[in-house]
Amino acid sequence: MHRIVVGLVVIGFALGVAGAQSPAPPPPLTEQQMAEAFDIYFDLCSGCHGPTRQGATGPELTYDTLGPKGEGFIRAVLYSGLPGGMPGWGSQGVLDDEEMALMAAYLLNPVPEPPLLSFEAIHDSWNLIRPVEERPTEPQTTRDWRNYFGVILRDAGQVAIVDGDTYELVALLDTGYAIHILRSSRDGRYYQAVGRDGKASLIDLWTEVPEVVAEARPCLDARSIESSKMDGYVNDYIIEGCYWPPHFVVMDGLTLEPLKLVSTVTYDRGRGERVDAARVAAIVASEHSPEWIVSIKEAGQTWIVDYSRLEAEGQPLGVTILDTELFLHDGGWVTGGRYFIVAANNEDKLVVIDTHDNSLEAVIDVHALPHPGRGANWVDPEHGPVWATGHLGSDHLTVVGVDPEGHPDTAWHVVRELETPYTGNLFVKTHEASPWLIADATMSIHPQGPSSLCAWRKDDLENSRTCWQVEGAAEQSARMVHIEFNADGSEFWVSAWAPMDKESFIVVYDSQTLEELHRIEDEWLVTPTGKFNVNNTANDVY
Ligand code: DHE
Repeated sequence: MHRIVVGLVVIGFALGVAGAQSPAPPPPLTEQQMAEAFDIYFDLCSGCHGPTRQGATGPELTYDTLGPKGEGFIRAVLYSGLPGGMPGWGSQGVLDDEEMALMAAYLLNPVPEPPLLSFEAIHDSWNLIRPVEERPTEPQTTRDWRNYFGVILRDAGQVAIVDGDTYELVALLDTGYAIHILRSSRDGRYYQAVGRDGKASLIDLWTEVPEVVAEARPCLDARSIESSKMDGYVNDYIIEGCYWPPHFVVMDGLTLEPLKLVSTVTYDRGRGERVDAARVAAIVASEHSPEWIVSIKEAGQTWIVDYSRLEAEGQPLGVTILDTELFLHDGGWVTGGRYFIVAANNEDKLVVIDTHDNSLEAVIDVHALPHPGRGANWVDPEHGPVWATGHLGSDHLTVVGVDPEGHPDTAWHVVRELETPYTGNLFVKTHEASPWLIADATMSIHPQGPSSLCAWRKDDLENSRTCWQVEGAAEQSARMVHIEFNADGSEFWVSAWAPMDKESFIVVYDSQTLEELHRIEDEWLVTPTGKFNVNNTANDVY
């Protein structure tokens, strides 16, 4: 009954029924309640709605926007979620009734000022666990470390290193809170991990059992990390981009010693309003120049950061600023490493950056809320080299032409739209050794969406869609999320991401037949999300 009433309130709002009364004043909260709600907000909401609740992927959450709708409406949305990505925190059992009431009241109160972080405090957070001279000079393991998978165990704040040949757990390492992603150094030896709490961890894979060799906390809230990848600079530097405070920090690539802090407070595309909460989203490293391509989300800018002069006394980082599109989020390289495509997700656009001449190459209109992860590259039989993204807000995958020299007519145009059975896709992936393009539907609000996967044959995209329910996933309330191939592309792994009190697992599929080959199931496998194969992450295979 409760569910039905809540559902009706949500539908009522969607139809514009709610919100006719004049807004009630913000409900009073004690200091302790504000602090508790601040932590929940930071944990569950700020990623989409912004640290100052100004809105980004999700809408603005302030008294101005929510006051007219009232507490009942907010609680209903918190319970049921909304199509297009807002999770149902209540229906998923993440928030209980008391917490939803607290959050509804909190969101009607004035936005508290989030704390800042000085360079000194960042430097104080630095912890060098194993100095470089005490590290091995060659791999100490007989395992094929290039086929390791680093598996994010989100709510355990850990990374599991799993042997991709034997499926054995090689190491379980403590990292940042609500750990988000891993990236690999270009030589594959190190993983860089970033937690939502901003903690960076450097993981050495050459010791017999992989270990965390350095840590630092350059941000209070973060999603992205990357290393220097150009020849001559490999492992020299690591950059971490912050969601909060609005800055990025460059660290030493082998020790994580913080070296340079750069504020990202800027103006909306250089001419609009000043953006105080300009967050750093996707960062990629060029292999042909000493540069990182840094997405400044709320400013609608792409910063190309040249790290080659960092060692010179008094020399700043060189930053080229491109005005691009608002709400840059995630993206990946087009094979070849010249073009970087990033989703301007709340603008329903893809932005293409040419990293040879550091310019905005194209902006492509697509369906609602593109969410590529790093996207997927392959050669289409008709259109040549293409790259694909899924969408959080639309039941499509979009395929765009990416070959301006060989296929100028279709370059940076949508060449195919593939229908998916559900909205709420998060990741797509392929590998040149597999005939298939794979997609999840993690954020679908359809009862069967999150436990399903779909695949399309790349040589017959229009006629070959095959979708299946993953056995046992729905029973564990698990959402299938994030596809990753092994080093030779013969298998792909997908996480069944269940709540803490249920059983998560990873399914290993044959990349030719889509047949299930193996399940990784064990006590240590707590809330697995992203998986990063060393070879594929180091070499940008996707
Ligand atoms: Fe992510 C990538 C931000 C929620 C799993 N995520 C990214 C990137 C950004 C981002 C900016 C690109 C980093 C890069 O390339 O440098 N993610 C955000 C959010 O703001 C958001 C929407 C909400 C939040 O509060 O964090 C969010 N992300 C999630 C999840 O809920 C996921 C599914 C599980 C989790 O971590 O809680 C999740 N995000 C991932 C993964 C990648 C990622 C696995 C890397 C994909 C890849 O293949 O590279």
